[in-house]
Amino acid sequence: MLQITSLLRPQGRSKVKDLSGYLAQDTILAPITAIGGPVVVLRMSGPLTEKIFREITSLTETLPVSQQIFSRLRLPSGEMLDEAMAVFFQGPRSFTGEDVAEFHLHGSRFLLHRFMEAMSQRGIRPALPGEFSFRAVRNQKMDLCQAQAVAELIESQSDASLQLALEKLKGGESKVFGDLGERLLSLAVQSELGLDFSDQDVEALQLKRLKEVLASITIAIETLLSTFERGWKVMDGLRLTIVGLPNAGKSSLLNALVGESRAIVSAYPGTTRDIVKERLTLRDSSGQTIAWSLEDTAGLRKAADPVEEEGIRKGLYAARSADLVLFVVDGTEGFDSNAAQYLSELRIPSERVVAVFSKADLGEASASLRRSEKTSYSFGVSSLTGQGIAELVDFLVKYGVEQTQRNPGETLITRVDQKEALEQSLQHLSRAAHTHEADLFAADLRQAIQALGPWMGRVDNETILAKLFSEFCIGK
Ligand SMILES: Nc1nc2c(ncn2[C@@H]2O[C@H](COP(=O)(O)OP(=O)(O)OP(=O)(O)O)[C@@H](O)[C@H]2O)c(=O)[nH]1
Ligand SMILES: [Mg+2]
Repeated sequence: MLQITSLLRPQGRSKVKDLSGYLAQDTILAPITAIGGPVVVLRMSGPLTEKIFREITSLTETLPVSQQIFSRLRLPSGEMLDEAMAVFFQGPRSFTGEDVAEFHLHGSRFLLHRFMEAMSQRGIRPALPGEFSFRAVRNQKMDLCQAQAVAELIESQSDASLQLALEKLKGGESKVFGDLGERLLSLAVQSELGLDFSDQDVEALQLKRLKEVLASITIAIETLLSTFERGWKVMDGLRLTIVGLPNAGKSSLLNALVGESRAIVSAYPGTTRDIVKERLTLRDSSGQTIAWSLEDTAGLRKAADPVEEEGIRKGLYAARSADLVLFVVDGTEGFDSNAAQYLSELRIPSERVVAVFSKADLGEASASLRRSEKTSYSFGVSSLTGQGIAELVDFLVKYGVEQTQRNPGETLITRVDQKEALEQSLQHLSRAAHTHEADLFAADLRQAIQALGPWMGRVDNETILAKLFSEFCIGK
């Protein structure tokens, strides 16, 4: 007996260890919308799809292709399951390139389970994470860059990430990788043509010329690799860590920025112990948006116990690696020597630290109290009344936009898998640049091409492709 949980796996990320399922050519099924709403859409893809679609909809005559029909859906046992919309797409004119069906069932978890269970008895298995997209790429309905762009489009949190994903979907990134692939391939062919040198001098001369071309391709790959930091920030958001002395108003500030009570606030110093994280999209007064990942931390002081000590240690560590630090100072007390001491111990460059003087509703801090030599920017805010928060948000959006600036049409790589592949290919190219033998040079080039192969439109190595898709969500 199949358990509900095994059929309706959560739609979040889940890493699949055994990739053999991706290599099968069977029929697969999964919800492609979130479970819990009034309607849930299930997608089926593979060789059994047409037969099952006819059975479920009781259609015996011509099948309407790519057209929604309203039908009584019956299980193979004849039992009526639902009245719902259904659509059949005939391969290759479908998302995966195979025969595909979609069923818009009423969103009952039990109904969904009954359907999946009945299909499983007919030999149709639940799809693996990213398996529909994997099949679309395997059948060359889209390339890997575009499939990954769809995933990023869904995860977009700001206008910048949306635009970047849309450009990738249109083929911008595919072209960048495709051009690199062509240049590498043409160099590999040239080096292989000359492998059979009888004259050592000619070989050396030829290698020297090929290495000049290699150097220019290496620069192009390094340039693309250098976009990762910005690309990651665009997609994942910049990291903002809030630090300061106990009771300074850090958690209140996080809550004011998020717009809801996320972190516990109290008059007792030492309230926050562990890091409280929250992702949000900030919009400035001109309408620009930027994604930030916020972290509220434990107040800095000589810890009362090991748990608090660990919390403070984690907070300091987070601050040192953050894109920006908000150093919150209680505006009624000012920036005293204790705060100055902690700030200098952080050893963060001043251009990455913003002093935030809190509790502005209790009276404007005097100039001497606001003194903060170690920070480049300072704001006075009240989390209670909202005073100064809009100005701080405007600043955070401007700062984020500057950090993620992109030339029109410029491709930024956003994924760790792409970054690792580019680094690997650079390693092979560096070996090629140091070799004195033409055959080794050609072999290194081949390896460099292989590392980037999946993004250059090569679908011959299905195991490597499956690995990339196994980190997608179920239903994609
Ligand atoms: N009047 C006023 N009180 C504030 C403001 N912000 C925070 N407080 C008060 O200051 C106290 C401490 O606030 P928290 O936000 O918990 O301070 P914290 O820096 O997170 O404190 P720890 O987690 O203990 O380090 C609470 O009593 C808050 O109500 C503000 O803008 N105005
Ligand atoms: Mg707190």
